[in-house]
Amino acid sequence: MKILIISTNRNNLPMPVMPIGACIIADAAERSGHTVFFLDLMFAKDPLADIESALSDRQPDLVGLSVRNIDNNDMRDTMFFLNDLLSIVNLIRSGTGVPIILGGAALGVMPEQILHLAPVTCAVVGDGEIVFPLLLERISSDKNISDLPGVAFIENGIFHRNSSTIAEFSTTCPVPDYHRWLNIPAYKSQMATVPVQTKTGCRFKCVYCTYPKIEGSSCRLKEPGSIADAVMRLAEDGLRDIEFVDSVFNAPLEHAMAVCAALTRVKHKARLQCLELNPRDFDDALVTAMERAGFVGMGITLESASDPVLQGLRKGFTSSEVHHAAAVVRRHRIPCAWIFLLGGPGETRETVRETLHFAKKQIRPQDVAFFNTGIRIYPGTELESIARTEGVLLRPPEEMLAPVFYVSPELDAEWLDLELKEAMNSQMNFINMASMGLSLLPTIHRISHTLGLRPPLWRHTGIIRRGLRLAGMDV
Ligand code: B12
Repeated sequence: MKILIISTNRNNLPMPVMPIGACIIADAAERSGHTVFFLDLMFAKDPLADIESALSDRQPDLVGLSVRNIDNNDMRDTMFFLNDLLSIVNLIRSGTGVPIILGGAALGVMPEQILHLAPVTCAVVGDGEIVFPLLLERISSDKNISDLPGVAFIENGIFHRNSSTIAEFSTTCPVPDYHRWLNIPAYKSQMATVPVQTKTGCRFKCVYCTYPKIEGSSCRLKEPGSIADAVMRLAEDGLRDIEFVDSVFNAPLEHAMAVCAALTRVKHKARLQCLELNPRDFDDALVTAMERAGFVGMGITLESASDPVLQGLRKGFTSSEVHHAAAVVRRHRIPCAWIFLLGGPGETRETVRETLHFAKKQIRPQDVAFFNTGIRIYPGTELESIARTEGVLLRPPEEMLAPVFYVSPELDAEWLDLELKEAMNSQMNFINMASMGLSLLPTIHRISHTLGLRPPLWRHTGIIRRGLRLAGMDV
């Protein structure tokens, strides 16, 4: 068949992200013998016109739509992206009668709600590289798809989802053919990093999180040698700024150590990053291994430094591990981004102050602290039940596609904003969602790239904020 894959994500904040999932399934479809065309809407000036031309030029037998973001997770300046999806689906349906298949992280989060919104053939939930080729085979030979594992669809108004029981899982780290499918110079000029996954799955039980829904709750590991090989090949191809996009890079710790050892052995030319480290399995041996492996940036996802909140979020670690992580970071040279999520269950003025105090005292001035406030509530998470019990959430699950946020009832959201703003006034290495959503960011990225700076740009947060202040901007 002739397949058109469209990566629908157009969100360029905090920077454009290369659509790894769409590229992986494009490669998989081609390996299964199909002719694949790829349309990435990230930099499209008129996306609907580009889709119309692709449909008329390529005459595909099937269209696959990759859907990454539902919204921007920002309580203050919320952006909802799925109205664009509806326009795309309507355009394809009006111009052709071909099957439309949805896939991508958003489908892992809310498959039922998205399928009710967008009238398509079906969605693939989970590992697209396995399910998509099987689905194509069935569709091309006019076979029934309704019992295929990993597929979800609406029939007579009722949502059906087949569990993903497909056992096959490749332990080889895929190296998507990024150059072939994407406009690499455009991504590079926006300081985008090249995504690589060392595992899928997340075994943590954080109350708000969707990762286990998207990737499953047990880890399926890629073989460390194949990860080093993937990094080598990408770097040789000029894709040197590589980011590991695992749910949590250092869990299981032994795997992260083995990945670092394999990367050290191959002597690649890549500059590595990962933004999701858990402070629980975080020690000097890991950071030393990461330094040797070629890491130039890391992020630790703390959410809070206060025990009642860490417990409320079910993070699985305590404030003593948080303080220990800060001590470890101080003994090393890798730049570190600390990620916080304020306003969760159990958050009070006192716990907010405790977290801000930690950030002021323990985070090195050359590192960055990123604060998000308010937590997006997703159906099926424990946070949904907490919010319903506390009376914070009244909407039924089918209406939760439109963003809805949790803020601890013991906290006043206005106070939280002011307290954070005050901390940001004195700490130039602190940023919040408003800084990340700054419409100037694409220009800042372009200028930084032209000046020869390389990711991660957050290393220069202090300088950038000072510069913007001098220009009269309060960020
Ligand atoms: C790493 C990551 C980031 C990194 C990305 C770094 C990089 N260079 O890529 C950073 C930190 C920059 C980031 C930013 C954001 N992120 Co993010 N991120 C992730 C994370 C953890 C992994 C994404 C990933 O690369 N997965 C690996 C690939 C291989 O998987 P995949 O794309 O899903 O593809 C597979 C399947 O979905 C499927 N598939 C994909 N497409 C298609 C198409 C078809 C037709 C088919 C059949 C199958 C299929 O097959 C693929 C292979 O198995 C996910 C959570 C998660 N566990 O998925 C959140 C996630 C994708 N992010 C999310 C969000 C909201 C954001 C931000 C908006 C946050 C913010 N306000 O800044 C931004 C948006 C950035 C942008 N420009 O769009 C949400 C999106 C859903 C939602 N809730 O709206 C997620 C799901 C987390 C969450 N909160 O639920 N993110």
